[in-house]
Amino acid sequence: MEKRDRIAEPWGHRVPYGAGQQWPERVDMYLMDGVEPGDVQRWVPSASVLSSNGDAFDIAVVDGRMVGVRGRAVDRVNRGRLGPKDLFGWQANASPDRLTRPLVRRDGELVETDWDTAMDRVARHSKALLERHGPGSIGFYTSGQLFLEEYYTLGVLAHAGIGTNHVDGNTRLCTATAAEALKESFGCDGQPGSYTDVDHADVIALFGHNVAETQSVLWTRILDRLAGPNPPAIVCVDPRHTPVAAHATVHLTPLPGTNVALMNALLHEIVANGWVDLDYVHEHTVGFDELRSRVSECTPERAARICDVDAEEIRRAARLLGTATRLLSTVLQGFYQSHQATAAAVQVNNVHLIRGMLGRPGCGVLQMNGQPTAQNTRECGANGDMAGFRNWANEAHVAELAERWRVDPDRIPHSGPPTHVMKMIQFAEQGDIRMLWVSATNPAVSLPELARVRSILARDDLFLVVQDIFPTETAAMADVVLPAAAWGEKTGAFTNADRTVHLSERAVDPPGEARSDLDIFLDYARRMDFRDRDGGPLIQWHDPESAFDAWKACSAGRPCDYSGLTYAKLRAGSGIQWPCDSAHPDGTERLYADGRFWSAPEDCESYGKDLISGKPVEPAEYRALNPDGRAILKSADYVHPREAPVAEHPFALVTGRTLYQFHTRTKTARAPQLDAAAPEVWVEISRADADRAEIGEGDLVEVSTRRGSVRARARIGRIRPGVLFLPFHYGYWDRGDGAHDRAANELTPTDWDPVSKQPLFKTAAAKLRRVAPGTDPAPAPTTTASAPLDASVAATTGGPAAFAVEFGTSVGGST
Ligand SMILES: Nc1nc2c(c(=O)[nH]1)N[C@H]1C(S)=C(S)[C@@H](COP(=O)(O)OP(=O)(O)OC[C@H]3O[C@@H](n4cnc5c(=O)[nH]c(N)nc54)[C@H](O)[C@@H]3O)O[C@H]1N2
Ligand SMILES: Nc1nc2c(c(=O)[nH]1)N[C@H]1C(S)=C(S)[C@@H](COP(=O)(O)OP(=O)(O)OC[C@H]3O[C@@H](n4cnc5c(=O)[nH]c(N)nc54)[C@H](O)[C@@H]3O)O[C@H]1N2
Ligand SMILES: [Mo]
Repeated sequence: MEKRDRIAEPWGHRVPYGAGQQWPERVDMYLMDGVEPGDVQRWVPSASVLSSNGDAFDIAVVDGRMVGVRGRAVDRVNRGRLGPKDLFGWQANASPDRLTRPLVRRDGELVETDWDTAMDRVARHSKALLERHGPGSIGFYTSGQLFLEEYYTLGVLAHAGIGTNHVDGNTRLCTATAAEALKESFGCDGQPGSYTDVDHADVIALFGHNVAETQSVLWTRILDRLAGPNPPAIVCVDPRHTPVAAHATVHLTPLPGTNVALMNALLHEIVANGWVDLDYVHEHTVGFDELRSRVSECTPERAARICDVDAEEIRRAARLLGTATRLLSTVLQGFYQSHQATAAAVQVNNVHLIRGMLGRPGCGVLQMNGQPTAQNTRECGANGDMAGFRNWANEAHVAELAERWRVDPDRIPHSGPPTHVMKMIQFAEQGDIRMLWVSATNPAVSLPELARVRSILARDDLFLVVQDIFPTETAAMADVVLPAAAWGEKTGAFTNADRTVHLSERAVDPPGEARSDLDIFLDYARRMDFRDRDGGPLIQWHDPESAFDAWKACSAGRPCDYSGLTYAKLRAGSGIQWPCDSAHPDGTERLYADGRFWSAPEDCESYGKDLISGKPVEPAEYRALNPDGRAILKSADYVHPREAPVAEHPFALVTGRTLYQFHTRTKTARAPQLDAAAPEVWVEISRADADRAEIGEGDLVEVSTRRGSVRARARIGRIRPGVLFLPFHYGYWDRGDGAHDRAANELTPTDWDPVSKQPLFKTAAAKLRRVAPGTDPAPAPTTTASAPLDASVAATTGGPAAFAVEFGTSVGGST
């Protein structure tokens, strides 16, 4: 047992292991000052809600209060390890400024009220709108951070109760491209790979994924492999010098927005060198000839010009990908939120398909999720898709759902694609959407082009309902605010990025009158009196477990089959990967091990889209292309971004994350250790660009795009020249000065990938100006991608307040 400052050492100590071995256990624990393990009265099982990794841990409870957390050694995901956000983030639950009573707007002010008054107002408004303007006047915008039971309930009430097609999640900003790339290549959403692929891979390639900071426990697994015998080679594709890049065998730093050009060159090399598994291609795929001809001209030299990277480096990366015997790839926001998002992400799938690298240990694609429960938003249809990965364009799938919900198929809107959130905002701007119910997301900070978003959310003719645990920038604009119970105060299941399902149990009571999101949705359904075709209640469940059972039935026979799972089974120790049914009672480690896909015309979730225009493929066209349900090799040409650096705006601005903060910081700013490690916004600038503009470390600078300006302290680091990076975490709730000069999204464009509709948070042209000299270094962590070049900057540490325990082996005792 040893104590470590886990702010200073985010990944903890190494437990080296070799290829093919099981990742050894290491149990991490943090207890509040003054609490000893012996004081803990209950350990309540849960998992992380501050990233998609699904780190399993138990919450320590003393006298009805949370006092700490301890990683669960038996769990397949983390084998006991926790990251800094897991160790310290839970403290936010007890923050004194939690929402504890419903609020309604009266005479322009939000005032406290009781639940009956607040919910009655929401229900009465909904009914009036339904009568006067129909279901299309109501929209729901939810999250990737609620529980499965909550999404399923919301999806059913919105689709079959209200009958609106305006249902989306913030997953649109997050993993819409993951879902779309999987649909394009495999016919259906569903992560092929598994985290255990890290244990076997000889090459691990990360495409636009700073895993070290964003799934820090998954990176710990990779670090332990790197420290062991026969370590994997690492390929990193990122314009910043991330901790991943620091360990990379090859680090490619393409100009933001040029991922497709780079991917096509990598594919070109793989094909040209004959590193293709032709048997696999012929047996299991369609589209190879087209792919081959499309990449035939895409030489490394051509990509080198577009991406501004060295052609030889591209060749080195291609050789690693092309000669790996067990290749694991991960993809995240550097692709999903960048120009040609889906087209680029699909090319990673193509690398695996043409190399036959799927369904075997070490051979996996992780089209990563970001949020803890984004997978469930998609499965349950709370992102607008049809529940159970059903195809809205397939009448038989809609009929199946209608049967399950005992409604007429016409009750479920399916005449066109679901409305994505950027369209919903536009409909609200036009006055067509008149009520928007926002749950567990903070669009006033997280959507692009905030000045516009603010003006729309503040419209008088928009009835805005906000369901949150804290007063947020968005809640401040609401007509009704509903106080929710947080994670740890309610029970529910959720699924991480490698399909592992965990149950998170209620450890403590919610504060004041706060209610679980499930109870709020159920209450609404009752007040709206939604009925099925027989006159019975549309929603027949009443608590988390009965909601889970309803979802199990809905998922049965589909790729995301939960029918073999029960709460009891999820309480037995480790999380379990779906599909889990009677044939696979212990879950399924990898999808497509048998080379069969959910892509037959009658099974697929989508017929796909054109990768450039986003135009949907017609069913007949799809049937002709892929009658036998193979994987689809879909290729795309590189096209120029709409907004690229030019004379007046010479920099490529990218936005993203730092290890210690989560999103709009409603939780991490309320956890002292995390807040202190990255307390204020900064901007990363290369040495060359800083010198040219005469900017020094810590100077106050202004970054501007055509949308707005942000002021931040300059961090001079190892980002590639020509690129600026802003963390997007810093909104304005804690400022109180009304200035809108801190959130990265003041700068981002109203623009999205035509295929997945994911906004382009990572493609904008910006200019930079020095405003004032600094007295201190920028408030950016030194342990991460924002590490300074100036060696005299004090290292980021947490001190005694951040000491956590690490046990080499499993701790005794039960949960
Ligand atoms: N600490 C922390 N962890 C988190 C979160 C958090 O807020 N904080 N959020 C969670 C969520 S919801 C998500 S979605 C994930 C996101 O996890 P990541 O995708 O890993 O995080 P980002 O910082 O958004 O972007 C990753 C990298 O993309 C690079 N990039 C930008 N533009 C391009 C480009 O055009 N091409 C390439 N190749 N790379 C580019 C950036 O330099 C950046 O380092 O993190 C999850 N985990
Ligand atoms: N510029 C830029 N913008 C981005 C990104 C980027 O990289 N750059 N990334 C995008 C991505 S990937 C994401 S995922 C989004 C994230 O953007 P948001 O979803 O807006 O971020 P959060 O701060 O996580 O908001 C979640 C809200 O839910 C509340 N909450 C937490 N738990 C509960 C609960 O149990 N019930 C209820 N009702 N509320 C709860 C929190 O207090 C918080 O207000 O941002 C996107 N925006
Ligand atoms: Mo995300």
